[in-house]
Amino acid sequence: MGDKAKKALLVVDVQNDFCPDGALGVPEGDRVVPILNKYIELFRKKGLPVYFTRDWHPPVTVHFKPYGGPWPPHCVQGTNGAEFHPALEMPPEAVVMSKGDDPEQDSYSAFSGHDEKGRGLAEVLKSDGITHFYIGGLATDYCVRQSALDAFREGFEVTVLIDAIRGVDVTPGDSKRAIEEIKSKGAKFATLEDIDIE
Ligand code: VGL
Ligand code: ZN
Repeated sequence: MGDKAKKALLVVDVQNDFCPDGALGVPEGDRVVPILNKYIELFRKKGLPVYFTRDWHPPVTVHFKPYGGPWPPHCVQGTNGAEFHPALEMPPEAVVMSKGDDPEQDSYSAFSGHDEKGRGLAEVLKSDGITHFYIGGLATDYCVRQSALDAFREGFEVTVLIDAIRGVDVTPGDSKRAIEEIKSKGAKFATLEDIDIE
């Protein structure tokens, strides 16, 4: 790679509970799966790493409505709802980062995620030499938004895969506003048609 920016793909929270029949179904959430599979193939063919995050909550957390939080229970550790969508083609060497396991925090950002050894996402990306990541998954107005904002603070370049994200839109327009916001902070955008990872 030399002094070229080293790129990676970050797939966020493509889990059953965020898909239409799930506990916190994102409208059309499952539509990102076939598109993300194409991005995964593209990055793997170039020898570029692919990281996955998962929302990974304990049964009792301040994130859930019964305990004062904003959301119905979802992505509870060990349940089917917390599993990755069955059609998501995860490479055998996939690195999975879990987030939301602290019962006292919401933890929307992928940067609050950690691997099995407890290493945070920023640490893992930096130790892998990544300077620029491409992000797709769920949900535009929560994990994607917060991850992009944290990425800038951590000094990464971010390209949002605009054809591979969907939002919750608790308030109509939330996803659109999230995209405008991260654009104003420096996010780039790409689709399968125009992505350039040479
Ligand atoms: C998320 C809502 C609730 C996310 C997580 O990661 O986008 N959204 N929990
Ligand atoms: Zn959650």
